Amino acid sequence: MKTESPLSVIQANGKANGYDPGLSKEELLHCYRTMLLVRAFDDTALKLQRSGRIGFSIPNKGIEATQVGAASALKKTDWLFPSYRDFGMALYHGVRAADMMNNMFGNAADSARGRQMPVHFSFTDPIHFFSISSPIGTHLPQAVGAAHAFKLRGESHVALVSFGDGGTSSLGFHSGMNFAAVWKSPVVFLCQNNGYAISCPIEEQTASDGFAIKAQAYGMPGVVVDGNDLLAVRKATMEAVERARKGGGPTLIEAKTFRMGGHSTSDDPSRYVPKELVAEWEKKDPVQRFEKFLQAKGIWTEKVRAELEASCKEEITAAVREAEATGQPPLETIFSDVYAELPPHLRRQGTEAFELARRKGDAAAGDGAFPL
Ligand SMILES: Cc1ncc(C[n+]2csc(CCOP(=O)(O)OP(=O)(O)O)c2C)c(N)n1
Repeated sequence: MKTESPLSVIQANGKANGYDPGLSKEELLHCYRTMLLVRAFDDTALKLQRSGRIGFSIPNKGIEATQVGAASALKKTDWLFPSYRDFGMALYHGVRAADMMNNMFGNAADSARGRQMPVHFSFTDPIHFFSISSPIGTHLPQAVGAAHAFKLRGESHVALVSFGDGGTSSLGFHSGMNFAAVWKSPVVFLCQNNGYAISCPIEEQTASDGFAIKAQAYGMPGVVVDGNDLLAVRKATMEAVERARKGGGPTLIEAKTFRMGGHSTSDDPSRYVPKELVAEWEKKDPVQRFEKFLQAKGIWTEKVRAELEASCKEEITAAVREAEATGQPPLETIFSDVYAELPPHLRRQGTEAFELARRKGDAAAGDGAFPL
């Protein structure tokens, strides 16, 4: 069985194919600026990593429209179970770039107090942005569990879980999709098919005709959408969110997009991504696609882009200054937020470790190299 061609909204002339996203000029410009902010964050994070000031980052270039289009379909009371490559979802909902930068530096203001890897954000305000899981696919059952809880409690929240094409080969994908479909959990599964799982191309990830088709076996709707078309992603996600909120159960959305950079700052994609493929996707840039739409509506010019880019750069520079000026978490915070009451053996070990650190001082800082 063949998957239908991807849902697309923004046409080559910038017109929206009869779809009205229902967003004001300010809201449309917020979507646009968020994509530019993700790019500014990416550029700065790469420089910080290359100069040894942070250990690691994850590039988002090419998939900004999927992130922002999907995030724009959620209310602040909904819950996000993101992948590590979803900077735009947090920024869209008003998470401060500085709070994300605090995590990149693992400083004392980091919500995980420096105990997580960089890009492993977690926020409860202004939206529930669930702590990122490093093991691929483990957050799908977590999202389904949360959604099931919303249903049992009679709450109208929806959980959106975002994962890559590689995530569909995990056990969490199967157990999460199956449970959600059987129990009609209010959850939206967003598969970001960005071509590769590190160096593994989609042809080696699945023998199916894409990923959305897998929804049929579980008994839920599956939709394929052009992931570089912000409005198409918004439309598909809004429909899925509405169905979930009304008790209609889950949907699997496959957003077809392309990762225009390395898997992480430790990766060299030129060793496995053909140049021709990159050139092909460069022509489908999601930011330019949305600019065409804004231009057709009379709210975009080169000047608008230049001004917004400058303000994004300023925001990210300020975020770095704030994060770098914040000190490292003191060793004594190692057990904070972990236990309601610290077990006696850890209290004893902690006392010994803190005393040792007081006598011997801190270990020397690393050279910034990251082992992954
Ligand atoms: C269970 C597990 N296996 C392997 C890894 C190593 N790993 C980290 S990211 C990644 C690729 C995931 O690709 P995909 O799900 O397509 O997401 P993308 O990075 O493309 O956004 C792998 C294999 C891991 N983190 N967890």
